[in-house]
Amino acid sequence: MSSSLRIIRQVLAALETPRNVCIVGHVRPDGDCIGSQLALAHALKRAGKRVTVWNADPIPAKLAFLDPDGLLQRPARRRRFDCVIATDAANPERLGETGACIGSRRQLINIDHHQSNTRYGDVNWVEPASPSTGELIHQLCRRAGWAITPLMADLLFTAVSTDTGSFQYDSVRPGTFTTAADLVRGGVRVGELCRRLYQSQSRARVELLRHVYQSFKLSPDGCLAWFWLRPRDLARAGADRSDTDGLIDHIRSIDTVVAACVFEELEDGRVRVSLRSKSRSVDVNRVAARFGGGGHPAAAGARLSGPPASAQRRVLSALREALECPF
Ligand SMILES: [Mn+2]
Repeated sequence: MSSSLRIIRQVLAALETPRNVCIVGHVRPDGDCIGSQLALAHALKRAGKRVTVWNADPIPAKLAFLDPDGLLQRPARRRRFDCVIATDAANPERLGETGACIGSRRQLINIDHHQSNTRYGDVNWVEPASPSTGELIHQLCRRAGWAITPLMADLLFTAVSTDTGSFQYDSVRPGTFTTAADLVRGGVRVGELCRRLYQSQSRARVELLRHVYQSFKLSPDGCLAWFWLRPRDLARAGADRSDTDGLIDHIRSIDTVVAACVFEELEDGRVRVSLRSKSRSVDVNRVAARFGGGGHPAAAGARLSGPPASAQRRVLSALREALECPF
């Protein structure tokens, strides 16, 4: 029996008895997190469970159409659940305040694809070879014999598509297309869904892009690119944090760039850094780990304390070191 089949059976066995289930995901949820949390919620509701879906942050406005019933809620107070399932969250800290609200639960199931996952669950299905958590949820549904409704298909396609940069990353494997094919068969209208996901930017986000293009920096050799997002940059653009996802792609796409980096000044004085690599030999997950963060080899992040200038210096020099290892 393959190891992933074994773990899927464990997850399904763990889900047999619980009545009252809570599905949680990481702060500042992205398409993979939202798609995985909500698709699993629909599946479990249809399987007769009482399901709560919690995230510390609200659903990004442009993904709100994926939650017509408003299932996803901010955690209100500590509650008791028979079972908690965390999706797409590498460690308990990534759950933000939701982590503290989970209270006592008999069982914690951890379903994720981050290399850096700390295996904090009672049952851990961690598959770094999977390009998205959505692909794992799709496998779970198929293995369980749960029907995939058109809304679930949209949710899972969103997860798979957004976490692979629309099927462009090295992480894409044959099964990613098999999954996508099954979801299209299940009702996804690819053109319409992708228009909503990729062709529906708010004005504020495009104003932020103006800031990115005006202010980004490039190292003299062109290998490193970065920019800063400060609270005043967001305010000037009329944007909020949910408008910042994917801005980094615009500097990563420069032909000479090998690694790209965004520094965000947070309200608490810390600096959030997001890292992207275009080379298989530059592992930004390892760079992020040096600062207590993590993610994937090609996309990772961390939060640093200390003055912004020093955070920038430390991160850029770590990136520089990572780039100097032989290609
Ligand atoms: Mn993911």
